[in-house]
Amino acid sequence: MPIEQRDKEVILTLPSDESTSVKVLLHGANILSWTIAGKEQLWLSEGAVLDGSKAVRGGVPLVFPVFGKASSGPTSTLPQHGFARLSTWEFLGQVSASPLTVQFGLGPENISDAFRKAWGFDFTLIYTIALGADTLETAMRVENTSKVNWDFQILFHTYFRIPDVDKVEVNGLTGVSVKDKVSKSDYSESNTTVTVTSETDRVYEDVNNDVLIASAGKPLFHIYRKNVADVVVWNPWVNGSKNMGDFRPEDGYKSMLCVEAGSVSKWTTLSPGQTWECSEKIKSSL
Ligand code: TA6
Repeated sequence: MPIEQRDKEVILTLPSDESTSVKVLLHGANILSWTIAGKEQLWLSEGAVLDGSKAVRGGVPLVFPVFGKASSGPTSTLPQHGFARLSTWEFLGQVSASPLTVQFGLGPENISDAFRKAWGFDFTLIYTIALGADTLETAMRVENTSKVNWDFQILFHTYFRIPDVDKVEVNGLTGVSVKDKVSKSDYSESNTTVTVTSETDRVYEDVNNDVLIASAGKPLFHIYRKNVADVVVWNPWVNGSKNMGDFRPEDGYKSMLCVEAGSVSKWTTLSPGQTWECSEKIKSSL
């Protein structure tokens, strides 16, 4: 069955290969799993809380309308990374058989009173997920359905499963401006290949090239983006992993890397009735 709708999740299974599938939790419309020929492509913490009480530690959490925690402005009373990953989305059904494509929706009626009070604008988010033989494509359509302008940031907080963090390489970031949250400095990336040897938390701004995640030179994931110019690279490393109650196993940082496509280095303003779209296509060679 290509589309299986369960109580709290939706599963897409490729008709041509039943071991290629995507599982989406309605809570946060968080992709929990993406398998190709039975091989898992994403990292999901063994301690991830899936009961809707908090954000999911792993898979693809959605960040909207704020990246991180804003110190001022209309989003400043929202939790870190906004409400999209903390709200229950509506399954809108299948929109195409080839590629196998489904949609989820979120509007003011789907978010908590507390979030509504904190961020009272009218909006519609339509999240599209398409499964191919070796690709996962996600797209977001943002619409301002209110009578005033509002600003937002957005990001696909993808947790990639990798064989070994000591061998991982991220390509396509050379010469890009970086906001480094660990060293608290800004610089231009001088390395042709970005490696991870300690806690890493960087926003690469305005990345023009396609991004490639590789392991010891072997390609793992090609990332193609539309209208999401920034790329965040995050690995919590030893202490960061220990400090997160839902990050398990503790050495899980050795087999995950977040490479996150988003529009986070600036705010996007939408006027009433205006829509904005972005997408990410991941091609796996894992
Ligand atoms: O996207 C990277 C980041 O913003 C890091 O700063 C780190 O906080 C990570 O997200 C995880 O955030 P979370 O709120 O899920 O614990």
